[in-house]
Amino acid sequence: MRWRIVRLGEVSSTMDIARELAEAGRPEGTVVVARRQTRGRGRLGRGWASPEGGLWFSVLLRPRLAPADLSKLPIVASLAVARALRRLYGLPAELEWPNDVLVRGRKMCGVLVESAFSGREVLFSVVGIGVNANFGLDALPGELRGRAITLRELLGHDVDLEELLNAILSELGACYLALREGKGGELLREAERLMGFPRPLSVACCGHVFSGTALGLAEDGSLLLRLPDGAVRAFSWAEATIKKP
Ligand code: BT5
Repeated sequence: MRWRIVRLGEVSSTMDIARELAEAGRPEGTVVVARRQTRGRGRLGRGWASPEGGLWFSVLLRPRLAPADLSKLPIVASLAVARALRRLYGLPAELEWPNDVLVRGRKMCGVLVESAFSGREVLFSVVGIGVNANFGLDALPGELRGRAITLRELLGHDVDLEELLNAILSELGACYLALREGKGGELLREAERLMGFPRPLSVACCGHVFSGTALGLAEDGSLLLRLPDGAVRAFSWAEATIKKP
């Protein structure tokens, strides 16, 4: 994959800039990196705190993938980040379905995938990745401090953001290629190992909370939860979220 990096200072969200560039015809592999975001966002209308010192970027893809493979993209992108954090810093990075990278149970990175369609055809996907890197927990809103973690806090020093970006892009490129070659199942099995199944979990979806045992991932990346009555229900990342105790 050939990456073309666009570097910006303060932006609203790199998702918006990447989408504008996609609509203007920029090629797959365009990467928008910002120093700071004023309106960083997560899934389902949630916000993403993006102070200076973090690695905030969005990658433009024009995926020619079957729908079941397209829906694996958020998991595959968080797998790429976990691989990079393990390789560069030896950190025990784990995944939390569908799109979080945790270290010692605290969120270090979030992934957001937004796609544009024409009918059922995907025109483009934007993969947004945010890694809490060179800032302390005091740069985050108070309510996040107990659940989030940053590289500076964990390692005791700052990291080279360029090196981190390159490592994540290199893993993402390898995972994306594997997905296109029909090896998405192998990537899901690797992601499952980093998610620690089976384990008790509660999922919020469609106005209800479902508690049960998370068993693993379905072929499209949905979470399989065994409910107390023994039935197994699949939850799609587009509508479900893990409920913290
Ligand atoms: C995510 O959403 O985790 C996806 C975050 C994606 C951020 C990247 S940065 C580059 C690109 N540009 C953007 O505007 N977004 C992408 P979600 O699973 O919905 O989690 C959001 C929740 O995480 C929030 O409601 C907070 O509870 C928590 N949160 C917010 N900022 C955080 C931070 N910096 N570190 C850890 N947790 C945070």
